[in-house]
Amino acid sequence: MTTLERFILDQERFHPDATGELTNLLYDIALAAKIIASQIRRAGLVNILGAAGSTNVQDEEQQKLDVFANETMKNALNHTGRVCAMASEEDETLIPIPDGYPAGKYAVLFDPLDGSSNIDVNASVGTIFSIYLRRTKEGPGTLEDVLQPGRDIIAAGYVMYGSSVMMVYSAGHGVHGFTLEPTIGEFLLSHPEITTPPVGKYYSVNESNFGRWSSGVQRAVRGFHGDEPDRIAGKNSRYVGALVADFHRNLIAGGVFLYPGDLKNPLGKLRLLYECAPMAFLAECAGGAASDGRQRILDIMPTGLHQRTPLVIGGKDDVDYVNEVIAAEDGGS
Ligand code: AHM
Ligand code: MG
Repeated sequence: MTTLERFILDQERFHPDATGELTNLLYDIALAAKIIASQIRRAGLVNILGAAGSTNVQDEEQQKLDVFANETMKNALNHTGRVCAMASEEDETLIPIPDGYPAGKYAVLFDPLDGSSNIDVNASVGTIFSIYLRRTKEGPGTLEDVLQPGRDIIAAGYVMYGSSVMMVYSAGHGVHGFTLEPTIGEFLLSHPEITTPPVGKYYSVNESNFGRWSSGVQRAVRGFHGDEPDRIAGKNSRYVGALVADFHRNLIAGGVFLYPGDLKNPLGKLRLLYECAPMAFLAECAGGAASDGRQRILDIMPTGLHQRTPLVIGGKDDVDYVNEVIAAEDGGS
């Protein structure tokens, strides 16, 4: 039986100069995840469901659990001396370390509760996080510390609050999954060394947007329907509407997830920093790939905290197929 703490400590062997700070930081996040998980479990019981009455920076109604998850993540990280600044999908601006606490060497970015429209129907939601080394040398963290390309991620992961609670993370050496054993409150290693098949059996996309997609995206998805058997075998469709759950299924079982741009939202819906880059890091660490249809997600240099990007993520050959069809149909621009 390997606990998350023991596993992360063991992973330090890959970093001979490790100080243990990253280990502790990941453990801080796991603690926040356990607190969020326990609140989600009690959601219907303590009447916490429903809107909090405020809207976030993207003008979306915040749910009470969104607010709770956001505060929990911040409180787990802001006083430890390991973090210089944070950024969250639910906060418009950079989140500084409160006065009186030391600034550490890592910047942490998170989507505290992704897929929150699933809360009211008791379906899966998740927390997504990524960790970067700070760029600035000392003092309070700045925007420069959080606006880094995904290829510079030190560690990233997600927690899925589903039929069980799982934490999946990578610090660059394999992707590993842990399942929360609720009676002892520990994450136990359940999915070591996750690799994702190059060609998956599932595709996940919100097909209600089909008519607004470019012809390249439409053609790629028709390929998944089985319309181009000489080029690609047809796939089965699964769409939860919560990135963590859709990504998790495809990661384990094999598949590709798309949230393309469309006529209404040319950059799609998902955020580069809080959703796409961390998942792209995990996909690549598991042998998969992630693009915006043209370029590698991890190479995109962010310019704003809340910028969006189209996303194609999953098995390497499946992502390559979508990129090729888009390049052939839609051109390079
Ligand atoms: P959120 O961060 O506001 O919860 O939105 C992100 C979610 C993703 O989890 C999911 O993949 C996507 O929105 C689903 O969007 P849609 O309902 O347009 O298919
Ligand atoms: Mg989100």
